[in-house]
Amino acid sequence: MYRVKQSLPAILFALAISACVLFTETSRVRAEDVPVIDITAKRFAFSPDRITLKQGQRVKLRLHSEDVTHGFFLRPLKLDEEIPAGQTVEVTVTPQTTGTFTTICDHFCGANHGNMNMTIVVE
Ligand SMILES: [Cu+2]
Repeated sequence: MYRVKQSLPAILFALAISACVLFTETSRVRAEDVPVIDITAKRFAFSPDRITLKQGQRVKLRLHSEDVTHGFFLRPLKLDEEIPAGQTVEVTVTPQTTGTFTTICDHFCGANHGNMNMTIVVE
């Protein structure tokens, strides 16, 4: 009996560590579960120029600029990102409204900047 009492703190400690490991593992798996969509910005287009998302489903957009700094703006989805020249930025979005939306580059990037956009469909 005395021995069990002595080892109780050690057992609790081991349980606590196990719980932490399990919790960390679960979080890591959940983070990886979010689908990733790669979008490349390059004067004066986005590629792909059309993606389809599901209402209520969380996705990660990985935005990459191949040349100069671009913008990625879509008010209904609360997207307002700047993609610095040659860099990649990530934004997570959970679309709440269905429809067909046009994302524009809102960072001046050259002569044909005004026509730089892409379509995001939420269904
Ligand atoms: Cu632009």
